[in-house]
Amino acid sequence: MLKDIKTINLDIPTNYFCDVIMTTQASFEINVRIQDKQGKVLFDKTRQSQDAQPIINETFLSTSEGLLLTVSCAKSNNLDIRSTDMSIVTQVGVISKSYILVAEDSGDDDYNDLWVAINAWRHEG
Ligand SMILES: [Ca+2]
Repeated sequence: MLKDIKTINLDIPTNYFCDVIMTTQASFEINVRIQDKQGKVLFDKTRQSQDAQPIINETFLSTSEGLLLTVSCAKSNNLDIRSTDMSIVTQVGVISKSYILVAEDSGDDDYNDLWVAINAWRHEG
């Protein structure tokens, strides 16, 4: 069976409040997992729907620096992920860090098969 897995390192500090918004418009099942450096799973959702609603929204606290995001699609052999990130930095460092990912799991290049937004911020001064 085909299985394509992609990983992205998330540069999020420890003990930041993290909000993950995820949806799919895909015929394949897509899994998104976020783990800390010790391998503790902080987010783990599988979705398979062509309807963008209902959207998954979950929160957690980052329990280490350098979280690892893994996207896997068991039935795709060509998972094409595009991503960007954004930071708000002040004199005391990174206050807010965001990532947006889209994925194409086959060949029609609509890039709406997966949409994920991760927003993390320093919730304690
Ligand atoms: Ca597609």
